[in-house]
Amino acid sequence: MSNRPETRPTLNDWLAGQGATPALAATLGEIVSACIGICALVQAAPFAAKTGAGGATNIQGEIQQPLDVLAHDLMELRLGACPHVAALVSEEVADLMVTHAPGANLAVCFDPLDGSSNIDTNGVIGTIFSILDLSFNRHEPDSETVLAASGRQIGAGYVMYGPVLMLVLSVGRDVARFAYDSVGGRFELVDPKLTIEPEAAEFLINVAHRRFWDGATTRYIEGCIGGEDGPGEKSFNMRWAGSMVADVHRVLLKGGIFIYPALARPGGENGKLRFLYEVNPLGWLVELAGGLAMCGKKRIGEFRPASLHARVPVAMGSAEEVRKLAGSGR
Ligand code: P6P
Repeated sequence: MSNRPETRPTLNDWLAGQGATPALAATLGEIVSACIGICALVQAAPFAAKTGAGGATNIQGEIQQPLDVLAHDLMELRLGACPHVAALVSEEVADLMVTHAPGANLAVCFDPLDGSSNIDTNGVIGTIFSILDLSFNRHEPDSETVLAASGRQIGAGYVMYGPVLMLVLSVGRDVARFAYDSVGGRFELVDPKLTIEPEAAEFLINVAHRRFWDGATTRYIEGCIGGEDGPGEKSFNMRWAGSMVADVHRVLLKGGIFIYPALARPGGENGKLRFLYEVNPLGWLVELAGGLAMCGKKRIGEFRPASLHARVPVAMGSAEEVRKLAGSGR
């Protein structure tokens, strides 16, 4: 028996097998390089002067952590110099960033550090990215160009800064999972095709907001909590990490339903999560893995955001559970 560790495919091996164009593969390479740098910053943070909130607020009105800014800077540095990227949308920047790269046809929308409220407690955080095809556009891209391209997603994924540095992505076919081999200094394939069980017995929602939920969400969750004798007819488990990357990753691997509904409180009418760089990329992965992703009453592929940082109510995960939630509205 050979004691040679099996050689696992690298990201570039996998991209070639998935038919990714050189431009898409190169752009993903820049994103992954930036994320390896972000991981180093996250791990160095406890030794830095301050890891807590920096006091400033971003355009979302959320407290900006120093790591949020540094993570954004790394992504902008790598992608702003990539010859294939024409425009960037970042959670941390109000306006579209145009690179003026001649002949570039891609836009990258990203949340540089999702779940950053978990930084101080060493919780799982991550970088989410979405790559849009702008080749239909013949002029310098503006916000309207990117909004019109939100349905032309050709690549998406996330990097999790957790016990394992993990990359999950798709370029439109399989949803694959890579783990970072620190000895080899590269991501290696550990799961070539993630699929979501159609049925599940786990819901992921922030129950502290219950008093703000609509009727359909309330009826559905009450059904889940009712157990075998309740309308859900099975015993459910609940999880809520406060980090969309961690929660949706769990749904991709174990099934379940992730819900961030509209909340009946000022500013909550469209929920909290942003379409272009949270819901669109993660919902696309969920559907490519055989699940279902809804934005209000629309499937994710039919939804068109009205602005770069538009928020949208979302339910995504095991198809049977998402359909049951949608049916609870009757
Ligand atoms: P709440 C993190 O701030 C985030 O944008 C998502 O990663 C996460 O799912 C959600 O907000 C958590 O929101 O209201 O439970 O704190």
